[in-house]
Amino acid sequence: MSDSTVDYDGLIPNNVGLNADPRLRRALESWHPSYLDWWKARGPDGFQENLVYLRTAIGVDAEGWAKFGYVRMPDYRWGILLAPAVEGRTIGFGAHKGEPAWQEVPGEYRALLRRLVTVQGDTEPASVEQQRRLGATAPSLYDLRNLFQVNVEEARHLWAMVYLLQKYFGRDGREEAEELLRRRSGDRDSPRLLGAFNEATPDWLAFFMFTFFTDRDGKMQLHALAQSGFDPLSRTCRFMLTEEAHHMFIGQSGVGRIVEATCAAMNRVGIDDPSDIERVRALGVIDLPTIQKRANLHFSLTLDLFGSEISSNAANAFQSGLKGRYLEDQIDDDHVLAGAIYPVLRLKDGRIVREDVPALSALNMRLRDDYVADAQSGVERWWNRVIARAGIDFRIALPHVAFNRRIGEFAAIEADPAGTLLSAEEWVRRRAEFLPSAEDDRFVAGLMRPVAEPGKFASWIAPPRTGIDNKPGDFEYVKLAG
Ligand code: BYC
Repeated sequence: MSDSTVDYDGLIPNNVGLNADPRLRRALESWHPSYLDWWKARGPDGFQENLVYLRTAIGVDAEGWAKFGYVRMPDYRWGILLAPAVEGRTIGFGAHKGEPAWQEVPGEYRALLRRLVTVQGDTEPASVEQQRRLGATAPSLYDLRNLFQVNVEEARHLWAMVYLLQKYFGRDGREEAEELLRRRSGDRDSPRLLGAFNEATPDWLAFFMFTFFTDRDGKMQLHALAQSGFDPLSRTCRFMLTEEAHHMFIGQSGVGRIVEATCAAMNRVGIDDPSDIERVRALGVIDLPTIQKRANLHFSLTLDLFGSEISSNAANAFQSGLKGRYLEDQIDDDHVLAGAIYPVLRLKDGRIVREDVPALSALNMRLRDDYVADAQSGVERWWNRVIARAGIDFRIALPHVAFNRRIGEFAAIEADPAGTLLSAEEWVRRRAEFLPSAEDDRFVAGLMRPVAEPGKFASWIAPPRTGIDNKPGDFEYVKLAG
């Protein structure tokens, strides 16, 4: 079987030759019931018996891998899919640069590699848990379907990491796979591993912000892992990236459609001052300053996911050849970084200063810089362009990287979105200028009422330009009747 053909006959669709590996097949098949229990208990609340118009991966070639059709979510074919092998692939960076890529786990790096796979794996079910209750308030059937598409694919990404754990890490891998189903987003005793994955996603604005900002961290981290010298991880992440792109589309277009509805409503009644919040809210749309505050929140929470600016873990992962830089194979340098430097923002004597540090220790910072540039261009293209086109004088801006941080250089201080340091008292006094207040959240929550008629949308979000799979505007993306 070629590695681009997916075997659909068994319980677990795959292009990894599961049939030829009975031990692994048994391990995965015995994990499957616990997985389904997890999906039913902690996946989407309700809607499990409804038909949802979903795409399923049926191949891993660049084109035509997706098949659309109505599926009940528990019957979704969660498969194990790796991008095709690249013949003669070598390790592209670090101390092993130029050696053949590993097909088995390099013994000396086993613990580090297992940790990276586990952390990646932990985020996937976490996001499904965070989004669990959103179905009840979907602003349209189109959005409801998009939520479920994201959920089934994040769950497939869990499968992707569980495959690596079970195939390559023996008994500890099996234990980690169980733990991935046991930890729980927001749980006091057994939380998910990374901070942002324990935050609530209480409403649809939060969902779209999450898929814009936090899924974009997923994109950057998956790109870095796709460079891995451990070839099965690289191939797994390369395929995951094809799915991730759609999740970010949902986020960027979702917030873009909210912004569009707000601007259109303001123009309709002739409000040209975006800070006239009460009048804007009275139109049943979300005012732009509240959208800005939500962006401040989600951006800053997501920056924490890059770890500390200066990190020996990141240096080790690079030197070992396990985790590269964003688009490592397109960077024009020696890919070893001995003696190279990189500028990092640091807190020195109560001031934020730029300081050159060894590039190897600054790899988290570098990935974060690439992330900020990517997020910035998304904000301009998808949100600010809509506002400018509507002729409204407002720009959504990303806050300074020192704003609202819990990890790294700026964890101990407070700063406003422009990066001006604030005393603890001033921060408390002015917090609601920068971050959503309880009242802002209550207002958004009050708008969240389900719209279930095909082709209809809640007042606070504009319809999309085109349908999924080119379906017409009134397509029934989720059959609520059964
Ligand atoms: N919260 O050297 P440090 C996605 C820990 S999202 C809690 O500063 P390092 C997705 C860290 O674990 C992408 N703890 O950082 C998106 C370490 O603890 P240990 C997920 C944190 O290790 C949406 C200690 O602090 N993938 O796919 O270089 C929906 C010192 O760490 C946090 C990955 O992240 C935090 N925020 O980097 C669905 C890729 N940050 O080990 C899915 C794999 C740091 O000393 N993970 N710590 O006990 C990694 O590459 C790294 O683990 C991190 C941290 C980049 C996350």
